[in-house]
Amino acid sequence: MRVLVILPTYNEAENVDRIIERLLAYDYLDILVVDDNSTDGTFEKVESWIVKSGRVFFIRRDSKMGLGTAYVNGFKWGLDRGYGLFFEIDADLSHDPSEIPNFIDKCKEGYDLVVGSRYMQNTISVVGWDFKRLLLSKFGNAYASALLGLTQFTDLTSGYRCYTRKALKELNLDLVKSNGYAFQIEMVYRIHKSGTNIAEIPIIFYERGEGSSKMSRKIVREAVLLPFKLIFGK
Ligand SMILES: Nc1nc2c(ncn2[C@@H]2O[C@H](COP(=O)(O)OP(=O)(O)O)[C@@H](O)[C@H]2O)c(=O)[nH]1
Ligand SMILES: [Mg+2]
Repeated sequence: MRVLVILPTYNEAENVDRIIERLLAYDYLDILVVDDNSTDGTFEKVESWIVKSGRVFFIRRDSKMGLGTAYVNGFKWGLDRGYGLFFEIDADLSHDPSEIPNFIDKCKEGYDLVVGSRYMQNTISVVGWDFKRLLLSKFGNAYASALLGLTQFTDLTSGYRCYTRKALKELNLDLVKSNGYAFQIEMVYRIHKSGTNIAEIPIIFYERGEGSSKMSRKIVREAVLLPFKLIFGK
């Protein structure tokens, strides 16, 4: 089965070489970088991988348009080209590529969305967050899962995931409108509603060492409003 890793980038020049190199160590996958016209030379670094590997592809957008639309564009690109598995992985080295085979094994057990969770079995597998950041993530998860009836899941906002072609095909990707953490929640909600089997596997999340987070008040606000939009069908 052909595997596509979608790597969204916005100003990740300090991380992009390392993540691409580590991903290419898996000879069965291709990489699609979705770059939003980074201003720090990210794309120039990606270009050299495109030339030398033959397994790195790209979508370049004019301006920062958000993580959600970056993934939706990437999913459509990969569906058109016949890929069977689609990974979401952050470009800032927060997600350890050595977990990739565990996701694929879980898909082979019959799950069509596998989410890497930081919070399984009442543990917290996060390295490098302060208490405030952790509280925001835990509270956000508890809030969204309670309102949306998804309390069987421990980590709705995780951005380390694997979707099968079937899971994405059964969705209307054009309906997915949210962009930050809300995007991750919305995808679980819609996929669960479409009757697809979802599993979580434990991962460790490492806060980025280089570059800066793109999280903003706007992204948090969007996630707070999302459950109501989904419930009332707006
Ligand atoms: N293409 C694109 N990538 C983005 C955008 N916002 C964030 N990213 C990427 O998404 C990943 C996660 O973003 P990050 O800022 O680390 O979020 P955090 O881990 O929640 O702090 C990183 O690879 C970012 O470069 C965006 O608007 N467009
Ligand atoms: Mg990050």
